[in-house]
Amino acid sequence: MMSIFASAAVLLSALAVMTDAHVSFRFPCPRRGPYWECPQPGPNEWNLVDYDVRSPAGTHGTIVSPICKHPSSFAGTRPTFQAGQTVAAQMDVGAYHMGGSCQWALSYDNGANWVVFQDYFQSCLSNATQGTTFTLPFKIPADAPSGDAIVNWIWNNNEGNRELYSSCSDVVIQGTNGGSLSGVKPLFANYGPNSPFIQEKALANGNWGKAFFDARPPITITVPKVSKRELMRRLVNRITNSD
Ligand SMILES: [Cu+2]
Repeated sequence: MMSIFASAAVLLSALAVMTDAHVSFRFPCPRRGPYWECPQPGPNEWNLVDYDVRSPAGTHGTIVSPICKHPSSFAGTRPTFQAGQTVAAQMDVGAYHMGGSCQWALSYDNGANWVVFQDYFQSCLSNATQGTTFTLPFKIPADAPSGDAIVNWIWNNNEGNRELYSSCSDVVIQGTNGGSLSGVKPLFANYGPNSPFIQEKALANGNWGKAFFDARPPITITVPKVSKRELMRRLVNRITNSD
């Protein structure tokens, strides 16, 4: 059935191309983004669609929105990734700001705690083309525990306004049932006046903020083991909630 939602979604995706802005995930889907292939808003949620999903979460002057920008996704099926899998993530690139430094972090507690699982310093997105999607892969750690999780793509740009980007995608990880994941906490630089300041690379004699990244404190998160009964309940939920 070609629903009113499907036709509206086509319109939304056209609008997304017209709004000017920066970078976000397109695959996996960013929370509340306007993309036709992503979870769509419910009947009373159209005011929650983020047509500006690619804009930064903040600048060095101002915190514009919380990390992840939105507290949840619209209801829908989360993509499932295996521990150890390389995901060919697609970024929606409006302005690439001569690249910058990317961090990818995982949270299993809706963003209370983050573990960085991948870095790409200095040249992240530097060969992207504006106005296109750009493949920027990330690899789920081989020892990632199973569970509902958020992948957070965090980016400090090299050129232009001093910005912090945070694009979050709700996913399911299939790995070990119960376990821990160790790494460092993410750096949220250029995110409000109290955050570390990374200067434009060209103006800072190549100083891209290495000392701040090197100083990220270690963190270990633990995800509890889930009983067979609970695993079965989640499976049934997933099947009955999908169309
Ligand atoms: Cu920008």
